[in-house]
Amino acid sequence: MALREIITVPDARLKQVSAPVETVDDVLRALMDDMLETMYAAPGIGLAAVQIGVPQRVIVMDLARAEEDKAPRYFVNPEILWSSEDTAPYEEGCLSVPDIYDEVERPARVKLRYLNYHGELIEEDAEGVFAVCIQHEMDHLEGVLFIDHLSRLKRERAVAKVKKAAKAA
Ligand code: K1U
Ligand code: ZN
Repeated sequence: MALREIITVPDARLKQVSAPVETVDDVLRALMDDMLETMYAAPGIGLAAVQIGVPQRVIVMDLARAEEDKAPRYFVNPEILWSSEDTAPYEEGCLSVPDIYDEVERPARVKLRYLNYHGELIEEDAEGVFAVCIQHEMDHLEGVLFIDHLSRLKRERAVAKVKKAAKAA
């Protein structure tokens, strides 16, 4: 396993639309292992492959609390089959927009279809933080960041803050 660099705004690679995965094989599993290690090290609760510069439709996630055992999850070619009419706000963050948090309103529940680590087809309902996180990560696959859901002023301020911090580092 290897730690990968997480790309931050305003890197244009974050705006790419990720391509579907052809096969869940050992090469893809090695990528998912690297993504998980990178996500844990950040630390974060989710990561899309495009955030490490690999524009493929792959997401890793672990929503276990600090005191719980690790619970890694893998989503290959995820699709949202259904979204609830009702929405819920959540204070989101993003490893590609470090140290910026703001409220985003998204459908409260979604039904998902994806391939898991072993290439098995799974259908699953998501709500709560799981629903928030999978929608946030699936936005990454379309080149959309959570700050794109905010006002232009907030978005521009967020990017400027990240650029300034990167320059000072
Ligand atoms: O960059 C990412 O996509 C990961 C992002 C996922 C996310 C967080 C909150 C709402 C929606 C999606 C993060 O993991 S940001 C860091 C974070 O939330 C966190 C870090 C350590 C402990 C607990 C949370
Ligand atoms: Zn993100």
